[in-house]
Amino acid sequence: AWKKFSAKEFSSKEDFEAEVVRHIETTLARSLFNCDEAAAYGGTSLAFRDRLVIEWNKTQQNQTFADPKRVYYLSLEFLMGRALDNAMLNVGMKDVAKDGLSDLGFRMEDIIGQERDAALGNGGLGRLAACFLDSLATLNYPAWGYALRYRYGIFKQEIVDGYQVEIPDYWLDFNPWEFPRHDVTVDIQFYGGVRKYMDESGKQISVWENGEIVTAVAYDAPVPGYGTKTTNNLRLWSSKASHGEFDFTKFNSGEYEASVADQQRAETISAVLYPNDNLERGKELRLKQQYFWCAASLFDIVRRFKKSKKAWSEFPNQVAIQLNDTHPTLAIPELLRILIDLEGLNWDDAWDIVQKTFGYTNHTVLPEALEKWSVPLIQHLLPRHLQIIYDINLQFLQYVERSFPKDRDMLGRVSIIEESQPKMVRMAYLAVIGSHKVNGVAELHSDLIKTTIFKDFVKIYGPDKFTNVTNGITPRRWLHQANPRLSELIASKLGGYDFLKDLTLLHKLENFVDDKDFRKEFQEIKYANKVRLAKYIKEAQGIPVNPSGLFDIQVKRMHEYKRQQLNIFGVIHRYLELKDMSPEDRKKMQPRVSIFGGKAAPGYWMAKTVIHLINQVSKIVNADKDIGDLLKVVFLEDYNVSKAEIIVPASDISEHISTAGTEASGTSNMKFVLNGGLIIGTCDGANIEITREVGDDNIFLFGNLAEDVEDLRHGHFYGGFEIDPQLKRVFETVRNGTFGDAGQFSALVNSIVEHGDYYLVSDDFKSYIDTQKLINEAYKQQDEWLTKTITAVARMGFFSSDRCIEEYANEIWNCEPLPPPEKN
Ligand code: 26Q
Repeated sequence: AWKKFSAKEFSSKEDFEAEVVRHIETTLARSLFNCDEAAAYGGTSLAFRDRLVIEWNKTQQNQTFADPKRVYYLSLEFLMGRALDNAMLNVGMKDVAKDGLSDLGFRMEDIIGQERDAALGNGGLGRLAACFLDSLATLNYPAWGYALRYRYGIFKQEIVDGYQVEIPDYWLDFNPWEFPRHDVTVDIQFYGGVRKYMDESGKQISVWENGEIVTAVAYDAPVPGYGTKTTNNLRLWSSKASHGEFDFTKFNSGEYEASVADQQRAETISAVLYPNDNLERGKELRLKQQYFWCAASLFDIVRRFKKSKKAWSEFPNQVAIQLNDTHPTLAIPELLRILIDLEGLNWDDAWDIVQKTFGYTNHTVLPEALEKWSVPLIQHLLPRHLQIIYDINLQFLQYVERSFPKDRDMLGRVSIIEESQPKMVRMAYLAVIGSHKVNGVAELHSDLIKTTIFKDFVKIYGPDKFTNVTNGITPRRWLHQANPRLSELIASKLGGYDFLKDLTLLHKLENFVDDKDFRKEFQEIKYANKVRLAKYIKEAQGIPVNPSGLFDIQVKRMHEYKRQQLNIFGVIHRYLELKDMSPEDRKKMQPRVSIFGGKAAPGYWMAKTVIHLINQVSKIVNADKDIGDLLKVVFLEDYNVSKAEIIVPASDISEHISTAGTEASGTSNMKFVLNGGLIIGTCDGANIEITREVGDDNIFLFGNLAEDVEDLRHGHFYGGFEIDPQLKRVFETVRNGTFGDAGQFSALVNSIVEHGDYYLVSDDFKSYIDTQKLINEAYKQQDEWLTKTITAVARMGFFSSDRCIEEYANEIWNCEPLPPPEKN
């Protein structure tokens, strides 16, 4: 028998160094004489990777052997960020590595900083998927993530002359964290036609044929859990030309260019992540991506199920598939196609299996984000799936008709097919109909979907099909990794790091709110984190900021509903107020640093205009000698996960100020509070539950409520609509060119003044700036402020993604953890 390879334990720094050197010299084939930071990063990663891989193999072996019900999380986005730091914290021995690297002449931060983010996502939805993978592994759930291996992740953002410029993110040239599985491939069909015939027994058979084939190749990445040996798998599909029967015909007949063009067309499918966040745009390539990924993943899932030789009726007892938004909805007709066309099941049995297998998470109520695909496009690309969708719809509408014989309008309202020109397939309806549970991501949001977009479906299926699972975040990355000193301080008070696995233990911190030493250190850590961010701002943006000012941060994707425009108008208002004051009065004011960051979708002109305005205001205000440290405005370039790890621990106040009812949950709100920052926010998304947990003394809420939004909007058009007077003054300054060419910003101002102020910026303005004043005053009472922040941290236990995953497991997936065997 083969002796089992065991990854070398580097219990000493010498062992670790030897492993790093070995990898640099052999795996990377580099001479030690030119060992730079890139090489040290490579060697360190490979040394830790070896240890991860062993646990990974064992986990997979154990799961194969036990064959439990598995969870499959289908998400087109996983915003994983960096892997090395995470691997070190999960494997342990980061300290050993730190000493070893230091011997070799490197600083740990520099080596960690060498890694490019795995930025396979846009924002909240993609980062949520990454936090879920972390919790699933940590809690020992047998789970897989499935996505696409984009060659280009979310673009890198540069700011040139105040404008956003997009740079392609080619991230794969050296990625030690992925393993190509050239033997795990699936052929995926597109186009072609459907042939129907009757078999001997008189059964209708459908054959989808004569299509184009593209091959999916699996690339796997290990997902380690914290404090457990469980290491799950994230499987990413890459597209390439198929090497089937016909492959070299073009090449051999001399059509070299045509042959290469075919290949490039195939590779285009997984080439690039669509950079839209909360906006759907019906592009054929996006639909191709969706089908390619769903079909490859389902083939893989079904192949794994078939190995166990269980009856098909057992499928939902072995497989739970969670749809992260509607992007993977084609998995529903695809599983039906597999079961009916390929495996010969009848419709009713197949449908029963499908419904029991899928769960669907909704992340938005914004109408412009709800996916619809034109019937002719689906007909062309996926002819068999369109038939299946029509069959689903027919069965469903017959059921609705039987249940609501008197409501004739109902059928048109709930039909999967919208009777427009061209006809459209409503993906959210298909997802609701094909799943056994539908969940929103915070209480308000889950209530809203039941009364708005899915109202009729609540009547049809009853309220129990709809549920809430409030989002969460992983405390491993967002506390321990991003804020190691705070994590250590908490551990010293709670007697260890158990809170990283059970975040509710944080409540014990309330016993220390009056502990002088604890308070002092807590405050020092916040200050040190602000110093670190100030240093970064100086290096990256060239702006000197004083770390003792109030750090006010809004970092998230740029979107009108998230209202960065409200924030910057508030900043301008503050600037005007300061300018009006006498120098003596100014001295009494609380210095503030307003920090923005976030990407705009490349085609989202209004969001880009807001970025431009922020940068113009920054230029004028920061150079104003009257103002000095009283107000600094910073737009941080290229906000991403690894930058969030520096930014989040450094806030005093962060802004979560969406128009009430528009932000499904938000998750950075949780990250900021967990790191000892307070928030200013509207009664929206998870802000509401954060308020319930931390207490309303420890959060700054403002603005109109969701229930009033409709009437206010209506009033803008039909009642008299007066712009808030203080906002009017801000607009006058923008119009008179104080911040550069006024023409550039007229559309932004007019969206409020002329076009109905859809996002209620004017309605909420007074309440917003009054609340900011309150914050200035509260911040001056440093002792009380500190009490608020510590209390809030102590009450954030609910927002761990571990709690969230337990709720999914119990209420939706009906699955159990599979702890690793004690000895192996
Ligand atoms: C759809 C079709 C075509 C192209 C792109 C898209 C697309 C891509 C990304 C649509 C939506 C998204 C992303 C949505 C998103 O990030 N939603 C956020 O999800 C978070 C996690 O639940 C919530 O906290 C946020 O409130 C929500 O905005």
